[in-house]
Amino acid sequence: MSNSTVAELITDTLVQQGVRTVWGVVGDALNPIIDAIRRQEELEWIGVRHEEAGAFAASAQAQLTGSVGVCMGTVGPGSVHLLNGLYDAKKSHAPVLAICGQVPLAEIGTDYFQEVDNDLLFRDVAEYVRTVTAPEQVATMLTQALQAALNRPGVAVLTVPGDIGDLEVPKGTSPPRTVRAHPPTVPGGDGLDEAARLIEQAGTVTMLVGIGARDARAQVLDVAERLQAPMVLTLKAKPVLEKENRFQVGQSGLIGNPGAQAALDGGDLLLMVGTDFPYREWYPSGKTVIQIDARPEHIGRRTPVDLGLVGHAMPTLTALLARVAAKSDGAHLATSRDAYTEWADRQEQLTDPDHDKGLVGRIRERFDNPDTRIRPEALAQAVNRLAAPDAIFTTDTGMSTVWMSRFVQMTDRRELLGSFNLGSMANALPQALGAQALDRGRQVVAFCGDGGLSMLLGDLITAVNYDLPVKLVVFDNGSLGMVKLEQEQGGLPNFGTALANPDFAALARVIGLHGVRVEDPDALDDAVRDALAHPGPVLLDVLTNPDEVSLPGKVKIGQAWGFAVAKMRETVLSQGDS
Ligand SMILES: Cc1ncc(C[n+]2csc(CCOP(=O)(O)OP(=O)(O)O)c2C)c(N)n1
Ligand SMILES: [Mg+2]
Repeated sequence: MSNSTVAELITDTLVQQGVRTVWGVVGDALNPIIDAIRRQEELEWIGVRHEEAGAFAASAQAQLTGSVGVCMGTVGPGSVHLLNGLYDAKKSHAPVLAICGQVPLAEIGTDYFQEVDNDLLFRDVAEYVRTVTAPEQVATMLTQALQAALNRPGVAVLTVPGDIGDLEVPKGTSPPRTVRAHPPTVPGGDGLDEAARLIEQAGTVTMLVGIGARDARAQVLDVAERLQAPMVLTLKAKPVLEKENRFQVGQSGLIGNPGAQAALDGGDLLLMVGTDFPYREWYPSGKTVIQIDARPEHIGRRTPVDLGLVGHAMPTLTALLARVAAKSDGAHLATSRDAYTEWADRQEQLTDPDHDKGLVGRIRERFDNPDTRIRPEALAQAVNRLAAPDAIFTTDTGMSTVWMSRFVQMTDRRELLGSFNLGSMANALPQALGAQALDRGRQVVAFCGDGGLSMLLGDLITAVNYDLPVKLVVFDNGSLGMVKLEQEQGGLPNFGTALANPDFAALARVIGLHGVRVEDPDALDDAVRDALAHPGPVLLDVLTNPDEVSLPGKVKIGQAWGFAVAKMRETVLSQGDS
């Protein structure tokens, strides 16, 4: 029996790691590995139309399963195309292995046709990045790559020159095994005692909880109960902590609400748990701050802290619970929750076409002469109501992130993915493909911007070619809406934000999806219901009102004024493109 080749060792290793899907675009440098995948029954090759989509899809799988996601790009441009999706994986701490092609060994370093120095190109994005130059290296390098990807967690990039893949590895080489080691870290007793003392001294406590608390749901709720603390959730923590949580007050920041603001402003002490929420300007000032995080480098980098505790959420909160006494005054919690529920009720009313749009809405309306298009809020709410209790949602970066945050409730077994750390556009479609390939029977719903969708439009074809029955809901507002809003808030006339779109539903039908265009608000509910019930991939192109106003929990000084100035400038200069 002949020895394994480098390519076979790689594919055997992937199978042993539980990988079921490999995403990418073929190319001659990858041919030996692609051929080994073809022969390996347990691996499904999904040939995407753009490698970036493959990287996003692999990362989505990694985020949902916790095991390694795999994508491939061939020599040069094929690998360069992976970069944005890999950056997203890095910033989402998703374990992803990218296997890249390279020019033949003897040509490396000669500026050969298509040659790109992958080890340099991916240095910033990858935890491990190396080029295999001899078959004897591959088992060790694969071990290192996987260990780095799984344990940081993050991205590993292994580059394999085209003439290496078919070479035999030394006799007796077996697929590398990996270990995963995340021993729980607990802060020292002194730190915990100090935390208990600060909490004791504070009249009121507010919690800000992030995805680092994903394994500590029970402890987070116990602490909130004990301290009568309202809890602001980051968007990434929403799927874990939103459901059955009478302490949560939604999100802060630009997607935030007055309840979260009341919680942050009204607490004497801010207790941050497993969060790296980045926006400085949305942290309250003049508070005592305790930050709990397993990563010491996160502590104090967003807001100054009085006490940093390096530890995993579950053991740290358990230890803290043993030290802190109950607070009896529930007024702060009640005030924050009332502001939150009042706001949430108002949001529901936004789906009513006759609702009061407030000062900023009226300013826009005065100048923009809005039409009767569908409210994006109504669309998001309809999807929330009609989607399955175990649906996986993805959302593009843009206004759809706001609608997802506000209207889609993460009840039951729902999951949510987005580009929440990199903030890239065009992530929702490929992430949905990744999620769907894990389980073709589960409902996967993507909130796509029209700008985001068109960026990786080619991968609509992937949904059809590989029977991935994703439900793509397009918020078709004919604009790069979030940037339009930013321009207006800054007092600038709209420029460069209008999108002259085709009929996306017709386009989808040509490609082979079930495409439906919705223009009439009265047809919305039925259209959403039918789309979700359709067995195959669907694109629901909903013409939404581009002038919908979404305001954060606290309108910053000058924002309303900025709207007025922007609209007047547009009128005077007549150069708006909206
Ligand atoms: C790859 C990339 N390019 C540009 C941006 C800047 N940006 C953020 S949101 C946005 C507009 C998104 O438009 P669309 O997808 O139509 O969503 P909308 O806000 O209109 O709902 C842009 C251009 C980005 N975040 N990512
Ligand atoms: Mg748009």
